[in-house]
Amino acid sequence: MTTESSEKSFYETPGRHTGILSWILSTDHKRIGILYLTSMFSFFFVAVILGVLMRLELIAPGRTIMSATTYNAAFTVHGVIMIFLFIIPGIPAGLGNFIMPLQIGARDVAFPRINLMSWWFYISGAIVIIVSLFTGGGAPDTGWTFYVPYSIRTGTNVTLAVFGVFLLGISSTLTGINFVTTIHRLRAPGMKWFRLPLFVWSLYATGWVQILATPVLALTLLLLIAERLYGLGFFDPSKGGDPLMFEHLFWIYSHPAVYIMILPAMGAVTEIIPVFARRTIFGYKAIAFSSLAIASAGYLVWGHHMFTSGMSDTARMVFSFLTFIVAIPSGIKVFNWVASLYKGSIELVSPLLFTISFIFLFSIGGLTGLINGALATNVFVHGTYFIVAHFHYTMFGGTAFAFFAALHFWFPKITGRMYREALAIKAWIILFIGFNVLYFPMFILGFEGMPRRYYDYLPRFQTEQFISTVGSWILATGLAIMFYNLISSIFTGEKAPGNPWGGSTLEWTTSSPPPHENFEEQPVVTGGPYRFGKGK
Ligand code: HEM
Ligand SMILES: [Cu+2]
Repeated sequence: MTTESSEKSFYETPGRHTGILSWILSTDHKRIGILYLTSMFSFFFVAVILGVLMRLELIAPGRTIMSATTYNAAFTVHGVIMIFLFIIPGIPAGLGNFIMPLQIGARDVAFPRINLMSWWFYISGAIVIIVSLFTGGGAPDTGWTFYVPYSIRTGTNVTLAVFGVFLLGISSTLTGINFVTTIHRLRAPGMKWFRLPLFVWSLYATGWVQILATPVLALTLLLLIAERLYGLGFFDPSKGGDPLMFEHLFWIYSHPAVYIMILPAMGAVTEIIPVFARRTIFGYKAIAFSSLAIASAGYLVWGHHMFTSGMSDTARMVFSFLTFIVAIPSGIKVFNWVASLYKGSIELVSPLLFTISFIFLFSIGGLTGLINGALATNVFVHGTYFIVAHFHYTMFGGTAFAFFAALHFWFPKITGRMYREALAIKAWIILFIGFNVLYFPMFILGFEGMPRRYYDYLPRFQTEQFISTVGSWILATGLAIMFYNLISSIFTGEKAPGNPWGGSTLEWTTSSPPPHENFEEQPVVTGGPYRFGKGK
């Protein structure tokens, strides 16, 4: 197979439309992937600014820069954007769209038009949420979980915001259906199931969660809208409804949703490790099956978000026990990554540095998850800053760091250019330091009893709050340098060869950027995905 193509790249291949229309009406999975990436990172930028503003408010006790009401809206909008517009669609809809069909040797996804429709649902949902901030009673102040009964009674524009999230749910479900079908039907000749790259396995497991769990959220949100508009009384206790039902329905989706966030991240780092350790991945099947195990066991643990809400002791013990069980497949993955690095000839470049920091930060997030999962300690840390620290370590230190790793890794493939490695490493160092200075103090704050979602605090929390705010400035600097490097390299970076890292999966056998239908000739697969060194 050739690594350079004589065909024009997909950027230069004219479709039916030109200009902006050639993007927003394109059915090419690569263009759609880029649409997602640009829209997602624009929303991410807004949410980071909100986060930094919240941290500024928290630099000292008492009112600093915003009122309590504004703070409530800020953490709600920050949470909604980060969860529904950034981290859930994140790796699958952005990088998965671009890379997965290439990795299985397909020309596109199974349903290219539905793929475009998913993006349209995504962007419409986002627009509806933005409109909700400035209309009706203004930005919602319920937190991203929209807990009843407050979300039924508040005068803020919860109805429209929730409708926006409903549209995002449809988008996510459609992407799941598309990916699962694509992986079943469009694999290149010879691409047997156990020759699939592990990133594809992770998207496959994620696809099933998107298909089976997201409709539950969609229905729950419709019930909430119906209750707000027509006072139907599903959830409002004053009308005979039950607020606990909302919590159950919400978490039956939202716990599996954390696996929509983390599985693709785990899949992405599993691609990066063998390439820069120059070794076959250790425990291929264990990693593939642990993705499926996480995806299915993830449905059984939602109650761990509700230990203090009201449940029988038996139910609480069962949920706690099952939560510990889900930790096992994640542990298997961490073990396999470390075993793959062991005795490899490691090349410490930016994608691998982001990957190693992902393993470290995700492990802290995962292990503190066990403190939340154990009944006795949960009651102590519930609703405190310990939780804020825990989920930022898993979602940001975990998923977002893996996302950044993968963004650097596949940057040459997507843009056809190289970024500046030295600058990437500088950005990584600053990000890593900033991240820990920002979030580690929150574990201590939580143990000391600082509750979450408050714009004010007692003077005794001042030191840790101050350190955390300084951390947010360091982190923001790291992000700025990283994005400056990547964005400017799109225009000025050196031209990238087809296979700059010496990777052995199919996306590296075509040119960078790939031609319109990915491969000049249909690739035929004869072996496993990671052929390096002795095991070749
Ligand atoms: C510059 C980066 C960030 C900063 C400075 C930041 C800061 C904050 C702060 C101060 C809060 C409010 C805590 C409270 O009052 O309870 C918060 C909440 C939250 N953050 Fe972040 N954050 C950042 C990045 C992220 C990322 C990358 C994600 C997810 C991928 C995320 C997800 C959330 C969520 C889900 C909440 C909870 C909102 C709620 O409770 O309703 N954050 N963040
Ligand atoms: Cu959970």
